[in-house]
Amino acid sequence: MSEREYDVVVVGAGFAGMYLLHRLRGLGFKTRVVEAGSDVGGTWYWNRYPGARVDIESMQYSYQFDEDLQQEWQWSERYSPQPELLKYAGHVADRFDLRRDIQFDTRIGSARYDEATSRWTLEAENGDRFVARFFVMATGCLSKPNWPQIEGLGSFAGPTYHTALWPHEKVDFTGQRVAVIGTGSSGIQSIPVIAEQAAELFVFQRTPNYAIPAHNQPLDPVYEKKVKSRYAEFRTEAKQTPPGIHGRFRVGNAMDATPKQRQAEYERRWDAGGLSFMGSYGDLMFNQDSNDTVADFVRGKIREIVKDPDVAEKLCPKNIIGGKRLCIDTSYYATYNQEHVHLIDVKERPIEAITPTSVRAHGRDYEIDVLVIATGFDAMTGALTAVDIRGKDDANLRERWADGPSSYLGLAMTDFPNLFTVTGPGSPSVFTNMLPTIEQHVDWIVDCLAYMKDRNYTAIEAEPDAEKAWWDHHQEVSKIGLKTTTDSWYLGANVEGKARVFMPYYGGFPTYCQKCEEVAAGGYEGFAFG
Ligand code: N01
Repeated sequence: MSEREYDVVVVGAGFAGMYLLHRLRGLGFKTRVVEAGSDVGGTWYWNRYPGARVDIESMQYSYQFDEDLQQEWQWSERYSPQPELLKYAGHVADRFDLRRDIQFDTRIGSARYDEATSRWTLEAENGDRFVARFFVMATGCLSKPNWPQIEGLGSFAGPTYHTALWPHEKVDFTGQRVAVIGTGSSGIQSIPVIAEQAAELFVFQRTPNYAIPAHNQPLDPVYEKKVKSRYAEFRTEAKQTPPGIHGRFRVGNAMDATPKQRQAEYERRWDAGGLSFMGSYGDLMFNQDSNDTVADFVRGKIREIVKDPDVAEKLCPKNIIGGKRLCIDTSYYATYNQEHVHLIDVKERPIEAITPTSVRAHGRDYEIDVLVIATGFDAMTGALTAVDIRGKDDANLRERWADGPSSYLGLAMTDFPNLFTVTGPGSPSVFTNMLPTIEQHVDWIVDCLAYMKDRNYTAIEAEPDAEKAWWDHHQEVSKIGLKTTTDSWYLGANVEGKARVFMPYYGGFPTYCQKCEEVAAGGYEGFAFG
């Protein structure tokens, strides 16, 4: 047990916490990063399941704050696999000598603000205490695992693995009977790889998902050279697109094209692979008829790939495409053509129970040796409310957000002075390329702290009117288009009992950045300093 005092304490040593530490150090802030895991990497430290890889192209899913770093680092594949991303995080930690200011294996349980001293005291589960003027939650949007509420889940006698808490040692499925529960991105990435080893694979699907081929391949050295020859411009161009991703986004309407033109465009995008598939036309997420055309196209592909028509039908999503996060796959649908892979639809009749030896569904016991839980995360707010955060007058963040979160720009909350969140609810976060978004947030926070330092301010707090205005705007924007018509983790709909409030900002990265810049240029408009 120890108690130490810092200028800034950062919770989380993923990409956000690492960059925060680097920047804060540069400005002379005495900083401590506290991390629950045993090393850096965040998402890529925990999500080690087979097949895990990023769905943004490697040349874009990387830091850009240091030109030498981005020039020297070489990715091996179009979409980096998890081990390479973890290696990259480790490389950055070594290169900037970050680990000496990170305390690993320490999970923060509570944080209390003392108005008299304008300081936070954070207490870890092991009893260690950290006192600091400023406190930043850099805990990620998808980091608190969501466990399904299924009777008997804890009674299974064999190994149970959650995709978001995967063991560090290799898991060998050879000759095993395996059940996977959940068919989101984690399930869709891991199922084909598990199927390669398993003797029998039972996939329990509640809602089918749309998956677009990744067409992953070794990184083309010509492309790499081209990007690196103008990396800064390439990054600037990316930031001007709504998701902050360099890609081919069209502005035309799908319904203005002929069926033949649409088919050709969707085929071209399908062959190219990746998330830019939904950039085929500008109105796909705003017009139901347009969305139907692209959803029908993907359903057609599923029927083409999957040989058994009944299985194909079960795999065809009925909801709009893009309502949930689009999945990027490698051989996902084709996996169901293998005789030892079985799809069990548990939409109408949910899984009844887990027993010591089986998953029970539709009155039958599916006997298994290994259980894989791929049921995702308590997204956006889960990692924030997991810590008992008490602000001014003992304001309790968990209670404050019981009916849904609210924030000013996804960066700060009224009554929680000197607390910042990186990619919090109300910021574009998961609708963008997370790494540049993290860098934008970190730069904004650090610039703000430098501004305060110059003026000897000791406290900053979001003003209630500014928070309300931003949150109202954010909610208004989320209603434009089709996104909110689907139950998704964006809305908190995947966690039983969680308030349904749309959390990521849907107004686009450029609009958001402009607002942040205006706020800063206006002397941090909407914030009160003490
Ligand atoms: O989680 P999910 P995920 N019985 O919430 C099902 C990012 N990510 O870990 O849809 C049966 O998407 C649930 O069913 P339903 C990415 O942003 C990125 O897969 O609620 N099933 C759903 O099918 C992604 O969106 C990558 O009806 C149950 C699944 O579990 C986000 O993380 C890779 C159930 C959960 O899907 C989350 O993805 C991985 C139950 N009781 C993740 N409860 C990349 O590619 C839940 N489900 C970079």
